[in-house]
Amino acid sequence: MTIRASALVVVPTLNERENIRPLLGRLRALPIEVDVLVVDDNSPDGTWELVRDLAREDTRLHLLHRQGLQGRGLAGRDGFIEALRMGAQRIVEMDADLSHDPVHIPAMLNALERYDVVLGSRGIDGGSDADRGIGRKTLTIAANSFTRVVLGLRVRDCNSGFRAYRRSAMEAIDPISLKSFGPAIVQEVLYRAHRAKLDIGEIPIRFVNRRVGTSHLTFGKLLTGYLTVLRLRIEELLPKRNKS
Ligand SMILES: Nc1nc2c(ncn2[C@@H]2O[C@H](COP(=O)(O)OP(=O)(O)OP(=O)(O)O)[C@@H](O)[C@H]2O)c(=O)[nH]1
Ligand SMILES: [Mg+2]
Repeated sequence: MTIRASALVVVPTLNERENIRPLLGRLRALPIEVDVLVVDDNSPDGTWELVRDLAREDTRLHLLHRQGLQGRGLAGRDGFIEALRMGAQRIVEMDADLSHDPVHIPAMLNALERYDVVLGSRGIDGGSDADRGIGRKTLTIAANSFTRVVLGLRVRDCNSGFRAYRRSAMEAIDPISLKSFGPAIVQEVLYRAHRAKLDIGEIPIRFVNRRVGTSHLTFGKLLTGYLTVLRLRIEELLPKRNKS
């Protein structure tokens, strides 16, 4: 797989058959050209088959069809590795469920002129998460505050899965060595960027609740997210083991 445009959008999917076509439509309606890499975990609803068929007509659409273990983290890791292998100079990651609107991508890519990593942010002026119920909003705020405090991050939206990276930033993050199996990869990647002293900026986005399909977030994954944040911090504080 090789890319034609100067930016590659990586989209992990698990059972997003009803969302992926409208998402691709919105990506194609952008004023800029982007390549798209869908990383599907052999979705039982046939998302990967739909993408495979659409890719026959769209040379800027690519499918990474993963077999074996599912996991948002592993899919993200493999998507980033593939993006580097494909030669992408700028990499965007976003969810497939239309919570992340591609309309924000041009501003995020522009901001990569100034920053190494750009977060699509609900937590700065102009950003919003207005569409969600109070329970889910509270969970997001709590998880975000926990991550900010434990990892010592200054950014306002640590849990956003809508981000843009310069190629050099992704190389510094070193996706091959990412460990998170599930959605905690979002915090792991941000912490790597922070530890690598990359410049991290934020662009406001309007986050919209998923309308179609089923959320993959479970209590277990939420708890794993908190434990991952703690582990990342503890690993940093422990003296490095001598390799010899
Ligand atoms: N390839 C792959 N993609 C996944 C997996 N789990 C989730 N995804 C995708 O990752 C993105 C985020 O997942 P969501 O279920 O929307 O999780 P969320 O956004 O944290 O939760 P909601 O806000 O409730 O939707 C979506 O595009 C999913 O299809 C997985 O195991 N493998
Ligand atoms: Mg979602």
